[in-house]
Amino acid sequence: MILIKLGGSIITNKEKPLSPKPKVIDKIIKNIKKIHEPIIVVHGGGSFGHYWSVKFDMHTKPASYSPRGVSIVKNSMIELDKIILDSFLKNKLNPYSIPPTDFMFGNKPISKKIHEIEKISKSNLIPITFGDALWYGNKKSFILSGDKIMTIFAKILKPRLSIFVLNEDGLYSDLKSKKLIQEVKNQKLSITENSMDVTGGMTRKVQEATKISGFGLDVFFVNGNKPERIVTAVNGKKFEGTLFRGK
Ligand code: IP8
Repeated sequence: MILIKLGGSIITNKEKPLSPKPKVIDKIIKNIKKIHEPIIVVHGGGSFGHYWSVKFDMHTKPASYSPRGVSIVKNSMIELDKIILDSFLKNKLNPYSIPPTDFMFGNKPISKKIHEIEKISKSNLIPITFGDALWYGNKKSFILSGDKIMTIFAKILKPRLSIFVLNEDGLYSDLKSKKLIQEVKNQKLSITENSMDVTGGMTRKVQEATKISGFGLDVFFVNGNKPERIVTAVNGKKFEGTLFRGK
């Protein structure tokens, strides 16, 4: 099984509120179609979910955030999810939308549900889920990042490969020269960045990738503007991006 995260910055224009990138989404999905094994897709919030989370000052820490904010963030994620789903359908694939409320209880994953999602992926359907605003309990809510969902799924389902599709070639050792790190092996990386993401942008991705590779599983960061690289990596030919080796 292959786990794919479509990052918010590749599927939306983060500079402009509520602006999807339909052509990029379509091209990625056309390449996903070339993968002939079960896949599960997770997508981020980009200029939909993050735009509203920032406006309503909502974060990953459970707290009593504005109910209006919770509604609006959720609504915007459904709107973005619909764009992704339509693109899958247009490309004659069978997306199966699963909001995270389906497999989360507060901030705890429901492992039985997650195992069922794997069965769905093996039945000619493509489960699609996304980062979202979630009810925590006790009048509190929180933002669950799609990157966190990747770790939750990877831990339970042990995918053959977890792929983070980015708007960059991968992880750079130096932001100025954009020198690409091709492989990360048992390394602790410290990175700095400025980000408008309430869930922590690239820092969060590196954290989650490190956790997933810590389970002994390979993780690959790839540029979604060059989606043929996703297929090449899945076929095990070469990894044009950053590979976090699990073994
Ligand atoms: O973009 C967070 O998901 P991410 C989604 O994967 C929201 O971190 C609602 C901000």
